[in-house]
Amino acid sequence: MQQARTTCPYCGVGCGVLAQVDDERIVHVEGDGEHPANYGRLCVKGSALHETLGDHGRLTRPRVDGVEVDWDTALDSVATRLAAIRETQGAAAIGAYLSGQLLTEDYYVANKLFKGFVGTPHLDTNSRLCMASAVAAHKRAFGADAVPCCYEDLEEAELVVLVGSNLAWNHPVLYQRLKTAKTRNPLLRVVVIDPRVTDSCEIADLYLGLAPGSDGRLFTGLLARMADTNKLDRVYLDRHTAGLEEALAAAREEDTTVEGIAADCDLDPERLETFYYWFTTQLHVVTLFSQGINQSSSGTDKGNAIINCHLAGGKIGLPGAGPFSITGQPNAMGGREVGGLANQLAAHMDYPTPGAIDRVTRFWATQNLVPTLPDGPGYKALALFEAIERGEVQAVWIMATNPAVSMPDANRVRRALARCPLVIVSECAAATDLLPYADIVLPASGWSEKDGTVTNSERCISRQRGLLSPPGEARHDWWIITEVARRLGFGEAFAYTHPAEIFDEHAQLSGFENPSHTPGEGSRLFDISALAGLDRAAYDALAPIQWPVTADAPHGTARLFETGCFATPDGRARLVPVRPRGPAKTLVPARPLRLNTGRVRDQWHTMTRTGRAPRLMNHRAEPFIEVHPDDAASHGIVDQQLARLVGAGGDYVGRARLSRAQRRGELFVPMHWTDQFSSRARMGALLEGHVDPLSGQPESKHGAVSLAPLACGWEATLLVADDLAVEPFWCDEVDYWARIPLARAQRWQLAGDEARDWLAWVAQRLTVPASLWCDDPAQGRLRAAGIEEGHLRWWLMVGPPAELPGLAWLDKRFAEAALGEALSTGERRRLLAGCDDGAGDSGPLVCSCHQVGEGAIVAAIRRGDASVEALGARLACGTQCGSCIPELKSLIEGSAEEEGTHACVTSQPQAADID
Ligand SMILES: Nc1nc2c(c(=O)[nH]1)N[C@H]1C(S)=C(S)[C@@H](COP(=O)(O)OP(=O)(O)OC[C@H]3O[C@@H](n4cnc5c(=O)[nH]c(N)nc54)[C@H](O)[C@@H]3O)O[C@H]1N2
Ligand SMILES: Nc1nc2c(c(=O)[nH]1)N[C@H]1C(S)=C(S)[C@@H](COP(=O)(O)OP(=O)(O)OC[C@H]3O[C@@H](n4cnc5c(=O)[nH]c(N)nc54)[C@H](O)[C@@H]3O)O[C@H]1N2
Ligand code: SF4
Ligand SMILES: [Mo]
Repeated sequence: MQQARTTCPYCGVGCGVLAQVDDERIVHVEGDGEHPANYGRLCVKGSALHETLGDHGRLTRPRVDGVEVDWDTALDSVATRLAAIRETQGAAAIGAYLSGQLLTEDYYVANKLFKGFVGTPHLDTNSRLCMASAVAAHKRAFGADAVPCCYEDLEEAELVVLVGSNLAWNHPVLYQRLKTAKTRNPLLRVVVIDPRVTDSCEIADLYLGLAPGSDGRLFTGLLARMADTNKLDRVYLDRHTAGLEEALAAAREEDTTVEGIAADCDLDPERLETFYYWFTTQLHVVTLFSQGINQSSSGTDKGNAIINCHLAGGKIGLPGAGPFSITGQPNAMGGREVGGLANQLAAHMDYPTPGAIDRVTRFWATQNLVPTLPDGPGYKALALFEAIERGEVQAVWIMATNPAVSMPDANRVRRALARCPLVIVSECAAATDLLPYADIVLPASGWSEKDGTVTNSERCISRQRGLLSPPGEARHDWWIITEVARRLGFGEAFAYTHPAEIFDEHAQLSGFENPSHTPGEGSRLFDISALAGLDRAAYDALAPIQWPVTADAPHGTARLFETGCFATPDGRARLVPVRPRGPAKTLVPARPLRLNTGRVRDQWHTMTRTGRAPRLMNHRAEPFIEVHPDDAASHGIVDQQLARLVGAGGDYVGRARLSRAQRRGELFVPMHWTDQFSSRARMGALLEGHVDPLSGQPESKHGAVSLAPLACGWEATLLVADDLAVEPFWCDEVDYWARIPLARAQRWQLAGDEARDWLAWVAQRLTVPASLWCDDPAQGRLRAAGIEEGHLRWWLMVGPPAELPGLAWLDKRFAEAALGEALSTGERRRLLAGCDDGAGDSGPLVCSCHQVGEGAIVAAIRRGDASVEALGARLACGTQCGSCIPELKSLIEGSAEEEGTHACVTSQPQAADID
């Protein structure tokens, strides 16, 4: 058994992970106590990393036109086809679409190949959907895309404002750090600004449930307020900034009374006043912002409206103070460093940066090769797919992202890909919604297999380490790109044999003709030149370090702009005039509800990894629609009923979750479900492609949809042993399905209208006839099981909606069957009763770490365990990563009022062969 250090591949917190490796398997992971991001903590996704590994479900062989081939053939095909298109249509007919989940080294070579040597400007990344507005706001304000803060600032602040961020679910370890800091410093206040009451509100001293998209107004109002109450830091403004007057004038174009602003934001004026008072009177304020700000058609302006307030109060460049754009993906920041956005060139140089094209050309040139850099920016993500649709871009190479799901107007993206002559996809998972559109499929190595670096939200560069061999013929992304570059004739510029060499070149470029290290004198802030020249051993041992890392700051830099000198030509930060705008998509009678989309605690994006760990599936097992009870009632929808949303480009079916956390007139759906997991639950299909004019980032938070119940006469739950579930024929024969992987079986939730002879239907499709059943046709209920040689093979329950039990106990029966254990008579009875006598069936999962369900928690609360501590002592829930504590608290509060909803189905067997 070996222990190795690496970095978590999920969110931008960038936690250090200690992995126990035993004979080509990671058997256990825990937080790295020495990593400065997490000091030993991990969230539930991080601590389940080893459960998502294994060769099953992985891509293992390259494919060309649907045929498995060897690597030489696949790489030759990529090179020949790209060369042909470049030859006939020009370099600009080629595009690339990358991802913040690539390692810096992969990203660097891809950017160098496409922009430098293929010569196309059209290389963009999924960070366009994520960080582009924050990047643009940083550049306008600071002259560089640089995050001023570090994580310790959250702990040292007196006021932390979480705006458009559900930190508790999406950056859980940072949230835990903030929560601990709040316990240590009772004066530390937290404000949450979000139209939804989220789990992050657990630690909020003040919650502002504003109207969607009204943040710009809230922060321009704050700027005016700072001026009106004499809370501007005049000394700081005079010495270190420019643009105050213009920014203030713009802010004053609208009503600047608290009442006026509160009305526009749909807030209680007193609460708004409290927030303004706290912000204006505290120096040590951190405003942490995320997708509720960025994913907006005015996201850049909103970012600047926030930054303006920090500059105006001198609340920046100090411990515990600053605007803090938190990054989403593990390497969203690294991608920006190498120049992965279409408007960037390389190493924090953009096309308009004076001398940049010439400088990068000289740096990338070799003895016999001169790069052919484009002379201006390329298409941003949405424009790229539009160009593909028009036939202008004829080839696209997509790596480590799934635009068929995650782009707005995703059905249109699919249509564009379907008509694109050459689609190349580098991917780890064998089944995704994108792969059917690929002409060439390249199997990539994944986390735990690949070596390289990532940069987290606080500019900290950490090593991901290759601990296992990739399955089958999967190869590292940098290797694949390099091999294609060689075949295109650029070998001399891509002579890498290891990621360490790529990192070295990247570090050199960051310092190339960047001599002064003095922001304000035309130099680039992103400079890691002191990390150039690391040999293989030093690269392998590289400890986490925050950029800039230079001769002057060899141990890295925790906080930026401490001297008040910024990366603009005159060294002054800019306050930017902001005129607030609401969401681009107006609500119309046909689509009267505002659609908000985002994340759930235990899933990561399109679920290609987290969807493999059964314990991560249980927290939210099916696609859902969160809706205010009043809206549900007016649409004739009850809790847990299936409902349908229709947007401009498609529809979505999910289970209604009635919640007062939701504002009236607004809905929330998760972004995670794909065609691999449900019939119609891709939120990307509902949204139109409105973008921010400056950053090109789409408005993924503010769609417009209609809501209606899904008409269905029956609902069914079908559990099928893994080896029987190979071909899910039933998907084409029902109106709704959702697949929920369990440990040893697949659970299917099905719904439809058409009556059927269930026993015949299942027997025919699964080849194992029903051995047990009980039937109540009058009630439309049925329970049945297929048993072979005493082993459970499938289990079916048909019933009216909203009678669905938790099914962990049944999964155990499949596991036992896989071990050859026969069913006892008692177990056969329970199969028909549809429940485990309450003992093992604890309902939907709340604590993923210790696998504790809602039913068990509610039962314990009723027995008197009415505090988080008491529940922890009895059931262990909430004692590991702590992410479920807000849910535990709401169950404690809720159980006082409500009776439990997860009692087992009680009707008795009517006809059954129990023994
Ligand atoms: N569990 C989990 N964690 C993740 C990820 C994941 O897939 N799963 N993905 C990672 C990635 S890539 C990213 S980018 C981050 C994203 O992290 P977050 O930005 O925290 O995630 P979201 O859930 O997309 O959106 C955050 C909040 O914005 C709110 N919001 C919507 N509209 C508005 C508005 O007009 N104003 C304000 N103030 N708020 C609004 C939503 O209600 C939501 O609660 O998460 C990262 N972490
Ligand atoms: N409506 C709406 N849409 C959104 C959002 C939202 O909040 N609402 N959020 C947006 C945001 S912030 C983001 S970041 C995106 C995320 O959306 P995507 O990037 O499309 O989602 P992922 O599932 O992370 O896609 C990554 C893919 O790469 C594969 N992969 C993983 N590791 C590797 C690797 O090392 N190499 C290769 N070649 N492949 C790999 C995975 O299996 C997976 O298929 O979605 C965006 N879309
Ligand atoms: S907080 Fe983010 S980086 Fe840390 S373990 Fe969780 S998902 Fe991984
Ligand atoms: Mo993201």
